[in-house]
Amino acid sequence: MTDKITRLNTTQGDFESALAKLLAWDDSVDHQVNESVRHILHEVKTRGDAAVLEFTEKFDRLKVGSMAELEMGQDRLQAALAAIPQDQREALEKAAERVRDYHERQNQQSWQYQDEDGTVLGQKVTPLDRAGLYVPGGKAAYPSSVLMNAIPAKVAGVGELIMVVPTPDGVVNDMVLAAAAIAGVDRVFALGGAQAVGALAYGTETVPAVDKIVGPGNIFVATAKREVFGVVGIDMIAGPSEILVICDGKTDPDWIAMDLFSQAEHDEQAQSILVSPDADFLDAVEASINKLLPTMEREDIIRTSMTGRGALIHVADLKEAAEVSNRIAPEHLELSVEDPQTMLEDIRHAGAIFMGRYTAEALGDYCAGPNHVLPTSGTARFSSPLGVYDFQKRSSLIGFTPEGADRMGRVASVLARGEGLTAHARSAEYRIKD
Ligand code: HSO
Ligand code: ZN
Repeated sequence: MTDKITRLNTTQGDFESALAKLLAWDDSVDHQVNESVRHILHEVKTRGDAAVLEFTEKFDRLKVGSMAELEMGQDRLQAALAAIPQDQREALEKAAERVRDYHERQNQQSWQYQDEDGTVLGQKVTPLDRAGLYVPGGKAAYPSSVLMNAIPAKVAGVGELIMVVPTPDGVVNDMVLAAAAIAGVDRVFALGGAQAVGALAYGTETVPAVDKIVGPGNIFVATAKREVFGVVGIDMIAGPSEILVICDGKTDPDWIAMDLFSQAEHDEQAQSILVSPDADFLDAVEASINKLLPTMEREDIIRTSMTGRGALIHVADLKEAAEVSNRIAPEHLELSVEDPQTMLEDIRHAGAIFMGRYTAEALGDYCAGPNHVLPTSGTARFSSPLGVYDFQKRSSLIGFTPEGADRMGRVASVLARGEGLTAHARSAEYRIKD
């Protein structure tokens, strides 16, 4: 490796600023991108299908006579499922089963209770009527992400799940369509970019408007999602992948190097960090990195990511390792230590926590069961993995008895008059017994 991977030590005087510099990444959106996304959204909103067809021809070089031709029906999805190799089909089915089992445990229940006046209070859980799933085309088309986004929506009971996936030059990824078939996606359109987000948000003659749009995408898609937020719900806007490994120094250094690579290979901006109290172990992992890197298919991406945003951090002990990790709040955290359960007590912020030497983060990306759509860029401080609850909403329930209306009416009346809102006060007072 020509450029060396960054080494930090919590004892160095400038550790704080060095860490801040390491974590910073440029997420600013170019003015040009904003402008062009706004234009596309406006056109789709006002001209519907006609605009979507024009942008699809322009950006995906795909010319069709009508929107109906861009819909891939259930037969097309089943054909994709039949076309992929048997081992891929089985692996997708196994992964889907485990993801479904895990997410079924997240299903929220409606509840009600009565207070001392017999007044009913509660919460009613309702799935979204319609959700839209964006799936990127090209190199970032991950069938695993189709499962991770679609299955929680179906488990939540979403009425209709509509997927969009660009097919530049008409090229379709059968494994993505097969995953859609397995996950039970209802309708699929060969659409991408800001125009697909606009179609889902506003609806067109052919594409129904959805209530929430989820799924990853490039800068145009992310900007479009931010722009339509409010008209529809959106999931989080994901930053580059991250992994932080805490290791006590007793795991095979090759395993750790490869775990770091597994996220580094996603993109040049991905961040892989190793934290250990054992300085010799950091040297050993660095040697493994240098040894293994030339053997990697995605060597260039991994090298750029590891040398640009990767780091090996030396800490005093595992307590301090947990503190550093909490400050970073990584998307993925591996606890490659003897007793991960004890260490877990010190961990406060992480999207997903992988416990023990045998738990490679990669298994979580595919088939462990939990979701792989996770908070990035430190947002694990306040947000959670994508789940069933992202496709459900809650309504409050309130049902007063005459006794309750009397007792609480008096309280409401005083507060309403205090606020100068006499219609509120009188509305409550009408129901008070005299
Ligand atoms: N690690 C990614 C998800 C993924 N990995 C998809 C492989 N395929 C999320 O950070
Ligand atoms: Zn991954």
